Amino acid sequence: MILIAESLNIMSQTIGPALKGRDPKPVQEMAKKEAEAGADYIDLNIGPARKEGEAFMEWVIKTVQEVTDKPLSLDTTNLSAMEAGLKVCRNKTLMNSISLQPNRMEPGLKIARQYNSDLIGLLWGAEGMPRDANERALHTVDFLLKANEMGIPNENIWIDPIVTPISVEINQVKACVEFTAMLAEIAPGCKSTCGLSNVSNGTPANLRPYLNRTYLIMLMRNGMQSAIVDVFDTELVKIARGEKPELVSLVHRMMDGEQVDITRLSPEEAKYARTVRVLTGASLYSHSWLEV
Ligand code: THG
Repeated sequence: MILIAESLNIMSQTIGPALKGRDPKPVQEMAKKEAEAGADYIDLNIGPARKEGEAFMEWVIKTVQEVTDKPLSLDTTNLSAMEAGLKVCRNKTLMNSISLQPNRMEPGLKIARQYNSDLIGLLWGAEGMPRDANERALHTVDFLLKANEMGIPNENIWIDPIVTPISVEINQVKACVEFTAMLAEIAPGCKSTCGLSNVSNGTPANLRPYLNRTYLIMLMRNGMQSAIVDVFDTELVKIARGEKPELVSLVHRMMDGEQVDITRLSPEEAKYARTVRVLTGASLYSHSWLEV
């Protein structure tokens, strides 16, 4: 599992002000900590960056490259900031991301080819969010047709099915898992990735890790190859590295329909079992799902 560290993010309460204020020290400290925690890639999320996006992206990249050689994921919807970033990256790059929106897909793909960059194909279509697994599959086929036609091979493309918060829509949470299982057949050679922490957005902060970790196990089982994650969650990193086989087995058995007696599990395992139940839709999500 390829882990992309999510914390260098303009929206963040902690690091956002340093990014906006072009304060290099905290940004470099964060990048170093992410690398030490096990990040394979570092995501640099500068948001839409409407004002001076090019200079901003260049600054963030140069600042981070002074302290780490990890490959970078350039996270912005501003294509000229993206291009400016690709010019100054030393290592291989990941464009995060190119959606299927008309007027955005082609220019994005053109830049990806020009700079020979890997790219995330975000399954956001002309009508916005895909409604189910099948619509995700259709978007994937459309995206790959266009990319291949422009000379970009599947091997450079990481498909992102778009993870949505469980507090918003359980059917979308399920559709993502379902679609992930279909991907190898539809898109041979492609990689896959997702914004894992999206699933727990809007849920109590101390409980978010259970949703993130359990969902990661479910997605990995269906073939998810990478994820944008909180690498400071050490349990999550262990799961990604295959160091939690018993927990993984519990989640798999529940995914296969085994009726697990939660009262016979350890308190920690019971939390994961309850979380599987809400992520599969077997029980309804509420902010107190771990207690019911
Ligand atoms: N797909 C792709 N890229 C993405 C996403 C995706 N990039 C952005 C996002 N989604 C993934 N990154 C994050 C980063 C932070 C959080 C969630 C997803 C997050 N942060 C905490 C919060 O907002 O409460 C803490 C922030 C803070 O430090 O204050 O949840 O889906 N391709």
